[in-house]
Amino acid sequence: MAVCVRQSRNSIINHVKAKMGLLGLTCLSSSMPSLNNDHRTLSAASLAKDLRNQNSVLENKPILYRTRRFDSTKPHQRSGVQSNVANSQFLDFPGGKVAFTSEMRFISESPKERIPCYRVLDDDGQLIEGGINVGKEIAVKMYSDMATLQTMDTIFYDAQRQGRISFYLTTIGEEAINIASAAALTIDDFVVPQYREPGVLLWRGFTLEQFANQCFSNRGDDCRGRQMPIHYGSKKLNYLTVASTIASQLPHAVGVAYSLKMDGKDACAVTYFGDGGSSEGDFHAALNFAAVTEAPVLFICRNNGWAISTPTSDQFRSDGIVVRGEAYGVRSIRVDGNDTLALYSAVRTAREMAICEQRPILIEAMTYRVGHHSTSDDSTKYRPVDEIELWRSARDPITRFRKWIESNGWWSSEAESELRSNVRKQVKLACLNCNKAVETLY
Ligand SMILES: Cc1ncc(C[n+]2csc(CCOP(=O)(O)OP(=O)(O)O)c2C)c(N)n1
Ligand SMILES: [Mg+2]
Repeated sequence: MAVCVRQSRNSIINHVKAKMGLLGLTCLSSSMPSLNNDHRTLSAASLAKDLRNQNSVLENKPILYRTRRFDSTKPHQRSGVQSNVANSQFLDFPGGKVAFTSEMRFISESPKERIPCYRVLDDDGQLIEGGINVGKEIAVKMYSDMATLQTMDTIFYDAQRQGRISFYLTTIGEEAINIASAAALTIDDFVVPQYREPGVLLWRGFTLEQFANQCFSNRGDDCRGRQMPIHYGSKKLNYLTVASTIASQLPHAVGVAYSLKMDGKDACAVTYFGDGGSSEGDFHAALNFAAVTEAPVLFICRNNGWAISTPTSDQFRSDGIVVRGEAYGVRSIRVDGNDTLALYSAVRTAREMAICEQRPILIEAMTYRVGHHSTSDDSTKYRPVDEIELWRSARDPITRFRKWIESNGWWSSEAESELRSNVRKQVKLACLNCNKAVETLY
C-alpha cells in the first residue's frame, strides 16, 4: 500500500494542490508545540482552538500531506561532519532517525495504567466539574431520539418474536453512542455503519415508516426487500447501506474519506464497528491506510464487551482498542459510551480535528450490549443475567441523560409520558401499515 501511495503521489499532487486551497490546509507539525511526540495526551479543546488559529494564519500554504513523519535523513546529509555526529547518536534509517541506547529494554506488552475513560456526567447524571454543556434544544432532541430508538427496538423485537419479520437486532444499551455521535456530525459527513447504529439514521430524518418498510421487506423499502432486515441505507442521508460482513466497512470508509479529501470537502467519513470487528484484518488495514493517506475519517468503536458469545477477554490482550491507534499513528481517545454529553463533545472535537488537520481519529466508546446479539441468539446461555441487569438498569444511558435534562428543568414526567405514548403509537402505526395484523397484538 505504501508503494502505491508513493507512486500515485506525484501524479495526483498537482491536481490536488488547487483543490486543497479550498481546505485551507497547512503544514502544522513544525509550528504546533502541542503536537510534539512527547505529548502523549492532548487537550482536545485547546488543540482544536490552536488548529483554527493556525489554519487562518497559514492558509496560503496548502499541501496534500503534512510533514507528519519522523525526522528524516536525506541521502545528501549522510556524508560530511554533521552526518558523523548524528550517526553516533542516531540510527540513520530511511523511515526517520532513531536514537541509540545502551540499555537493553523491551517495551512492555501492557502499560502500568489503563487508558482512562473520558466522561462528563457521573453515574447519577450530574455534570462533573469542568464538564462541557449543550443547549436545551439539542439536549432534548438527543433525549427524544434515544427514547424513540429504544421504543422502536422493543416493538420490532417483539414483532420478530411473533414471526412477523424474519430477523432483528436491537441497540439497547448503546443508544447514547448512536444518537450523541450523530448529533455531533453534519449531514455532509458520510456514515459507513456496522449494523448497530440505526440511531444515526433516525437522527438524520429516516422515518419510523422507512425503518418498518425495510424490516418488513415490502415494496415501500428502498431496496424492495432485497436486503435482510436491519440492513438500512439512505443515499439522501449519506448513510451507506449496512454491510454485516464484519469490519468490511472500515476500508470502505477510508476510501470515502480520501475522496472527500481529494474534493476539498468540509466533511469527513465516520465509520462504526464493534470490539469483535477490531480483530479482523480489515480493521488493521483500514487504520494504517487512513494514517498513511491522512484521510479525514472517524473510527468509532462500540466496545460493548461481547462479540456474540465471545467476551473481550477472549478477543484481545491489549488495553482495549484505543491503544491500537498509536501503533498506526492515529490519534485516539477512550470515552464513556453511556455518557451522552461526553460522546457528543468527543465526537465533535474529533470531527473538527479530522477535517481541519486532515487526519483519522479513533474513538473507543465503552458500553455494553444489553440485548441479545440478535434474534438468533440467547445471551443468557453464555453471560450472567446479573451482569445484563446491572447495565440495563443502573447504567442505562437514557436514564442517566434524563436525570441531567430534568435537573436543568428541560424535562418532566409529563413530557416523558407524552413522548413515550406518541412514539409507541407512531411505531405501531408504521408496523400496521406494513402488516395489518400487528394491530391486534399491542
Ligand atoms: C467476516 C465475518 N465474520 C463473522 C461474522 C459473524 N458475526 C456476525 S456479528 C459477529 C460479532 C461482531 O461483534 P462486534 O464487532 O463486537 O459487534 P456487536 O455485535 O457486539 O455490536 C460475528 C462474528 C460476520 N458477519 N462476518
Ligand atoms: Mg461487541
